[in-house]
Amino acid sequence: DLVYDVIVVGAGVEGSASAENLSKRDGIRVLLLEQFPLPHSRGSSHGQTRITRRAYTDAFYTQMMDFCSKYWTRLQETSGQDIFRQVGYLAIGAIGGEFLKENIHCMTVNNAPYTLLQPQDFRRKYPMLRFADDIGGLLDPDGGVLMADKILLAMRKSFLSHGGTLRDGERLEQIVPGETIEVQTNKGRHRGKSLILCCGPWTNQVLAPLNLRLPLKPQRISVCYWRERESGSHSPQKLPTFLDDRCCDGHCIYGIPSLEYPGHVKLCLHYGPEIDAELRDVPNTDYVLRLLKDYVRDKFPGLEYEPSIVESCVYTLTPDCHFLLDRHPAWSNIVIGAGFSGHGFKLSPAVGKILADLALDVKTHDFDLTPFKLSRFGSANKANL
Ligand code: PYC
Repeated sequence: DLVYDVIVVGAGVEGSASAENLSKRDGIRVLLLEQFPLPHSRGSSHGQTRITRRAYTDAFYTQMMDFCSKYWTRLQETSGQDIFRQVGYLAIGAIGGEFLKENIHCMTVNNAPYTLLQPQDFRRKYPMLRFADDIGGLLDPDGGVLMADKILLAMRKSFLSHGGTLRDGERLEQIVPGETIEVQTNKGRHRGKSLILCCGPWTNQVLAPLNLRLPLKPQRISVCYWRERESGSHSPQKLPTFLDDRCCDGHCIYGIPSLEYPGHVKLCLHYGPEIDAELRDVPNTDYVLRLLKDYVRDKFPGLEYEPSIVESCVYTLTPDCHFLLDRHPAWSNIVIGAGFSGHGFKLSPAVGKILADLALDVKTHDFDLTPFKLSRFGSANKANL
């Protein structure tokens, strides 16, 4: 009877990156399970684009991006797919304010190149924007856009070519922990020496029978596309990807120039109503759309006031918005990757490596895992352990 070295549950980008990383290691047998037939749009990894950037407000993410950028370049070469557009990334904020100061710090301590744009430079460089007089930006030239759909396909192809087994449309029903873990699905029973759970907004449902509840909040994100009034005015040659910090009722706005749907800028609120993963599209998003429309009217007057396309995605937030990458406290061969809090896609190669190392009980990476530990949430979240 086949015993996999590792079973990965969840074929979103974090589970796929973990499975692919494992499949490249000599002699490691990996099974990747996905509850929905692939591809699907029920989780957090669908759609064509994601932001990538080294500019962060926490230096450990900037450091992790060194590893990730190399991975993205390699995947681009090996897949032959156009998966990364280096259009730059712009952190927008008040000159002298915390957000830009923290971004400058992260770039400086990691020796990453950047340009600080004073308000007058900012206005000259981005004439399509209307910001207050004290607003400037930090331009990260290595940032840009990751082509998410293409990346998932390329990762999956690489995983399969390295001998991995993928079973989609197969829903988890039961996990029986032990030295060998049994995983019961709606289609059969699998056995593995260790298990990686990357279940996104379904994480607490999966963990409940394992007596663990994490402080995760799934949110519905409205992914909005706004038509340019003048064609080409927000092209990737003129506008980088961007993040405007806590500018909108305390929430961030982020965006991607017009390349996904030609003539449309992707511009979204980094916040949405709390949801149950099974009922994603039920909660009302009027509040989000009202904030976004007013923001577009005031700051992006070259875009139409009403979004022409609105899609949905899911974030799963932790209280501090840092990822959770750790072992189950009672069963060390059950590894959890969760709470990517809306900024995990670009970092998935590092996440995959970390989770793979935890599952195999080896340490081949240089990442400091302290910020990602379960223990930071205290013991209140451990039920009956
Ligand atoms: O991935 O950095 C990110 C991001 C910011 C807002 C949405 N995604």
